[in-house]
Amino acid sequence: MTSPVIDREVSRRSFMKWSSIAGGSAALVATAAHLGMPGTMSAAAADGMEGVDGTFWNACLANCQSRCPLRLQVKDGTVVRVLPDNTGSDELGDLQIRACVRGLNQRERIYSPDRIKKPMKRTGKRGEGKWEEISWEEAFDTIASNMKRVKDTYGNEAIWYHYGSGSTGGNITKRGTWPRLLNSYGGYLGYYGDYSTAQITAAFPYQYGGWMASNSLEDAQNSKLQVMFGNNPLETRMSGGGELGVVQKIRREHGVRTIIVDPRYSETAVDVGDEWVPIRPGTDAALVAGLIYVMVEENLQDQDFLDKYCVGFDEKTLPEGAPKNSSYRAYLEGKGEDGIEKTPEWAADITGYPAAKIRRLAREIATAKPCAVTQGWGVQRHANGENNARAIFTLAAAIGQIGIPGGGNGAREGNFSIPVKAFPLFDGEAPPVATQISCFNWIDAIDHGPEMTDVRDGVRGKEKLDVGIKLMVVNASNTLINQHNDVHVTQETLADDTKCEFIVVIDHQWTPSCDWGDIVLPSTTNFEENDLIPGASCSDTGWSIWGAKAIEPLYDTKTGYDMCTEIARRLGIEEEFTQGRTQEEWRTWLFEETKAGFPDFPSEKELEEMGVFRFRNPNGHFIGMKDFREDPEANPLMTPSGKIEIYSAPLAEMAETWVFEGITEGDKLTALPEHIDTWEGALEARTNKDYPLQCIAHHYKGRTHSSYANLAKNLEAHPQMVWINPDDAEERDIRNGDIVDVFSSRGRIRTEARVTPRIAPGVVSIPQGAWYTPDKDGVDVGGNVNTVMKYHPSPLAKGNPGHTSLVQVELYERYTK
Ligand SMILES: Nc1nc2c(c(=O)[nH]1)N[C@H]1C(S)=C(S)[C@@H](COP(=O)(O)OP(=O)(O)OC[C@H]3O[C@@H](n4cnc5c(=O)[nH]c(N)nc54)[C@H](O)[C@@H]3O)O[C@H]1N2
Ligand SMILES: Nc1nc2c(c(=O)[nH]1)N[C@H]1C(S)=C(S)[C@@H](COP(=O)(O)OP(=O)(O)OC[C@H]3O[C@@H](n4cnc5c(=O)[nH]c(N)nc54)[C@H](O)[C@@H]3O)O[C@H]1N2
Ligand code: SF4
Ligand SMILES: [Mo]
Repeated sequence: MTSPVIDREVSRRSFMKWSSIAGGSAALVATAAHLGMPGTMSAAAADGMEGVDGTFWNACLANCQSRCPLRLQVKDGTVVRVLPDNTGSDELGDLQIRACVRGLNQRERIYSPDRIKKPMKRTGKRGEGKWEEISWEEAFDTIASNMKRVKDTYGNEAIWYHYGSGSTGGNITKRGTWPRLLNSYGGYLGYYGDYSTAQITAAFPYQYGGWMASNSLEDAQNSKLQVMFGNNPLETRMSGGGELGVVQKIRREHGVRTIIVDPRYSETAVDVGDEWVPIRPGTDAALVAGLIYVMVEENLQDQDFLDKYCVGFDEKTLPEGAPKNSSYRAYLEGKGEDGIEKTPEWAADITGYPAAKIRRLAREIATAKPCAVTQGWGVQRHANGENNARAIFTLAAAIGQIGIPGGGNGAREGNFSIPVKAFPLFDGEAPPVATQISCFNWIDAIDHGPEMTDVRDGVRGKEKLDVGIKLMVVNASNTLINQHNDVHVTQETLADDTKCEFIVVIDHQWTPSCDWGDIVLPSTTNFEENDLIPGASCSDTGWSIWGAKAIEPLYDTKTGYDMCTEIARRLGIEEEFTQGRTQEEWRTWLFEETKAGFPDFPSEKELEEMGVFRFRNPNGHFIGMKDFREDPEANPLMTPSGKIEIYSAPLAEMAETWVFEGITEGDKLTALPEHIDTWEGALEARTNKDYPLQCIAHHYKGRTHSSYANLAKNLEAHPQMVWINPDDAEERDIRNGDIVDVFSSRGRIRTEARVTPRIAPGVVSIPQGAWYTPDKDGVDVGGNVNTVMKYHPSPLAKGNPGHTSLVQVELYERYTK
């Protein structure tokens, strides 16, 4: 049998063609009768029980950081309608948690032709696309025997549980069952960081002593001004009860002036922005330096705050042993190593934003008080995004707005969440294996694991790895191929099955990552399982949701818990894994544990009835670093000095000791949050004749990463495209709607051009998450941005620079109606 993957070649504007392919699938035909739109029903039927056997609460668990409750109406064992939350109101704190288009399109996902229906085993070479159906018995036996073989031959550190975020919102249905299985079997090589926040996560400890959240977005009602760097809540937290709802309401009811710093005129800029500051990608640290330069020149900085709470803004607060002229002020004044004054003219040249505007912006940010400076995560998902993230913290310090109502500390907004007990990944204090690598450089660990060291590759818990990755479990993840930078490097490395010897992929949709598994297991969706959904937190309200099994597992699918129990039995560790509990008994246990720590939490029965449980932050609005601001002596930060370290001595030391072999520009660590001209950054774009455009990859409305990206209705509403500025388009004879090729030295994609002034000149954006779909010439007609991205871990976090790449764009075919 050949690959069970349907022909995914999605030609442009070909929704009709695509849907007819999908319509040919047996799975869809079988359920087509149930795919009618809710809009065609009477109002009563659409929201009532009329004609259905039951309505079940569950939720959309995709990793969009919202978590919307859904009500699934079921008839004859089939989901016939998906309805949004009907509890709550339109008041802050009680907002109705309305699902977005993706969540509401759940039926198309449950009954998608891409659903994996049987366990599959590859029969050809890895990645070749030849498969046969196997029994669950054979699948379990093969996985258990490979686990045993790899453990006996190479040890537990040769086993890898891959990063993934497909069911982030779940609890037992999250991704915990597989790590629990692997930990019960002696553990696995762990990872730190994630694909979302690797660089900012790595930056936090040096400046703030650990992860910090800024004030809640509700608290912005106390702000005179909010400045959002690369932060797009209206597109990336799209729930009606989520940050989208809060930001809109605060803007409308309190009129807080809002400035958006983003190379793209985002949905947030469209809806709530008063001013758009389009800068070149990867240049936020330069903009910040230019802004603070003006503040210092005009004495607008909050010097008292800098003196009392910070280290290294001035020479006098540098830690002992720091060289002369290593303060941030010296950096601004050109007394540091580079000898360059960070004037607005200097910043304008790097960022592309005019010096006069930088001056005006600096004065406004320094004088509008309180002022909430925040950043999303687009800023840091760059080559050396660590420094850009730290620079924005520094701006918040320079204006002294940290830890006060209406202020902000330059991180992403904080929120309140209910402390729901999580399904335990291991028993005891710590997992059995302590060694970790970054979540992103696993491909190096497959290729040359034993060469990886602490100071070169960021290995933690050991000076070097002893063994490479030999067995991978890829669960609820499409980062094996689709979501990982440079699809081709990954494929070449995986193709050699003497390196990583065994890969099992577990999903409910046959994704491009499944193509590279050895065994692929068909998972249930969360609508076919029971769970306690921890819920989400939005500003100052948290919520939890009842996760009901609305329908029986479709086809020959199984829950993660059942799969792991079967494998555990074969490995002789069933008791350790299950603790004698069924999935439902674990749920009861989760309720008991949660209630023990949080008595206000409802019982199982109560939550089943209410569907959604909301809880308001008892402390009012979340104010990031409030305690530290109030009393820095009593509540010091976890930095060496206990203060905000604008100059970091540990980073200064690491800059001397960490190794960057065979590096290109920009791979360096600096004690200060300096601007760095990185590989394929704004500076290189000026001189690179072959690839002169900076390509970023914003998170898109039509999907959550690659989740939902395969559904015809989502594709129709949100087709894949590349945003390109009219000036750049004209130079290339490209018009709106044309089909263009976007390519780098790594690969080529073909997609539709969206010619728009909503993107800065010299920049293009290809929304990330489209499914990698090579045609016979290897051109990715799905338009996956990771076909053109580079695999190049960032210097400190070893994280993914998912918004850094230089590309060229050329016309492929003129659009004609
Ligand atoms: N609809 C939808 N929602 C999602 C997701 C999704 O795929 N779809 N994914 C979810 C997940 S897991 C995550 S991690 C979050 C991601 O949340 P973010 O990381 O905040 O989202 P991004 O779209 O990557 O980036 C936010 C903005 O930063 C801009 N940007 C890019 N580079 C730069 C830069 O150098 N400087 C500045 N100032 N701005 C820059 C982008 O144009 C974009 O508008 O979103 C979550 N929500
Ligand atoms: N170039 C570039 N690349 C990026 C980014 C970028 O900004 N630029 N963003 C990065 C970010 S922030 C992230 S978080 C990653 C996200 O990348 P991933 O974590 O891979 O997320 P998804 O692409 O949504 O894939 C999740 C998979 O989980 C599956 N799934 C859902 N529910 C279940 C379940 O219950 N059980 C099982 N077994 N499977 C399930 C879905 O079908 C889907 O195939 O992508 C990263 N990639
Ligand atoms: S994708 Fe996010 S906003 Fe949309 S329904 Fe799901 S949880 Fe809600
Ligand atoms: Mo993410």
